[in-house]
Amino acid sequence: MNALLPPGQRESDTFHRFGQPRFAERFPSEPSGPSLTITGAVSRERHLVRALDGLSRVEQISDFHCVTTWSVRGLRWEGVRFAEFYARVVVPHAAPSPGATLVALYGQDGACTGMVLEDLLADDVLLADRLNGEPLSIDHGAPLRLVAPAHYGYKSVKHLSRIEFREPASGYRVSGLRFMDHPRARVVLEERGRSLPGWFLRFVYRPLIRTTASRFAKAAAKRQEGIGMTDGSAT
Ligand SMILES: Nc1nc2c(c(=O)[nH]1)N[C@H]1C(S)=C(S)[C@@H](COP(=O)(O)O)O[C@H]1N2
Ligand SMILES: [Mo]
Repeated sequence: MNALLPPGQRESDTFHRFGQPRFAERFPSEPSGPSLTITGAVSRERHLVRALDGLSRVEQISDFHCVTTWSVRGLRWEGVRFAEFYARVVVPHAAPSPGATLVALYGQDGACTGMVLEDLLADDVLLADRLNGEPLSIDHGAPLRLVAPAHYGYKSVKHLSRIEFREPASGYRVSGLRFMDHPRARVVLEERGRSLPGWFLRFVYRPLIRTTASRFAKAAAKRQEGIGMTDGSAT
């Protein structure tokens, strides 16, 4: 863990359920099956039902940095390194084309972004299914999420359902406005968004934290209530 936070970040005691406002009321349709689909520039598309089965598991403590400037320290994630999944599952079973160095990531709630393959293969990037000693909650991305601590939170796609390999020239779809998604979003370089400087976006985003966190928390509480009323059968 770093003693200092990256530029422009402030420590938060709460790990907010968070994202672009339109995802606040969306939840995964399959919250308990860690299944993944591999598509795009591959020789064989694959649908894996228990995507992490048989792979070496790791535990990692890392800080988490949202682009809107809040950071939480010391989260203990468990799962499988993306690099392990890539080498042991993607390459042998889906055979991506050598030029497919861009990866689009899709969540069950409709969120999507992309990462450079090289960034995904870093040692600290995980496909995580547990957090702080417990199975990942719906709030934090069940059944499976990406965790890429060196990149802003929006790259750590929750409820991950599809991984699509692409040629870099083809680009990728983003959930929100394009300027809000930096292709790499490295926290140390303050790559908060495209075109606008990172330090400037600090001041644009900071005022939105409170209302966004509260909208996400309210939606989660309402979902809980709904489950209570229908005896667990609600989605
Ligand atoms: N599927 C999905 N993934 C997502 C989001 C989202 O709304 N939906 N929000 C992103 C943003 S902006 C952040 S900061 C983190 C928040 O993770 P948390 O809700 O577990 O705290 O998830 C990221 N991944
Ligand atoms: Mo975020």
